Amino acid sequence: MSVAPPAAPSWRTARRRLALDRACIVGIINVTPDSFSDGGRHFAPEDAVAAGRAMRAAGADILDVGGESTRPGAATPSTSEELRRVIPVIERLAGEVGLPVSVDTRRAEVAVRALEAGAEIVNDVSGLARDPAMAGAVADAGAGLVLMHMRGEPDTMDALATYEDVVADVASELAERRDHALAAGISAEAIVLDPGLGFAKNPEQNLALLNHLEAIVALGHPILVGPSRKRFLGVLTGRPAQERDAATAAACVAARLRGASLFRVHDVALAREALSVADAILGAGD
Ligand code: PMM
Repeated sequence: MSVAPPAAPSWRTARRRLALDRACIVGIINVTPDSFSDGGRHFAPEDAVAAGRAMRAAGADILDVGGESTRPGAATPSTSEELRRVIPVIERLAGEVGLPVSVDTRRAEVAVRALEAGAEIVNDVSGLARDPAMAGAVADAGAGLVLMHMRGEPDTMDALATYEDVVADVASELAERRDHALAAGISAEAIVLDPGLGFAKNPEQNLALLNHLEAIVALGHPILVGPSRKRFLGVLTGRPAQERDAATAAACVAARLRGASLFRVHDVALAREALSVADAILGAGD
């Protein structure tokens, strides 16, 4: 008896179904004065739009716009300041660049306004835990959702990096957050899961999660990873944040081979080149 092949993986957003049959690159546009590796670079809307255009040319599939640094010790902007940073940028990126836009926020009000401004995905690093209105806002808009694992708040997360078994614990905590999203009416097809590299994880724990991504893949959703320029890559290479793009590309390739589909990066061209080789290898000899 022949069995139908599984449907090609895809991701439902508020505006389309994104194919995930090759690595999907999410370009980072931080509209913040203080993000850990690119703080201040894209602060003006014009600069963010120019960066978005360049990322599109370099092979980005999605642009992720954030107005709040989640670095430990970073000042939390007011809601009005976060809106002031991200909404003009999202409006222009969605209107002028022509790539799907995601908003990196933990606030429902920012998510709602961003979705109205043309964003179609919400990337919530708190995994819907920070703002009780977030799950309903995502469900009502039919938005795509990146559900990331973290514990606590940016200021407390490092002290919460204690696990019985980091892989099993992160997978089960993500499953709980996923069940919460489904209970709020978010479609299973809209959900992407993210192990949250560097969020309540030490360098060794990040590596274990990348090596055993299959535990998260087994939850049945596409996986996004965000290793870009993070401290664990500095520990491995001895390089400062701005010199970690080669290490980032290597981590992305390893994650691709372990089943990740989406890669949130600063250097889009390098990630695209590295992942195109990984995709060619994955498709060969079948
Ligand atoms: N990392 C950062 C911010 N947002 N979102 C997701 N989904 N996954 C991540 O790993 C992630 C994120 C922190 O990095 P940045 O300050 O360079 O944006």
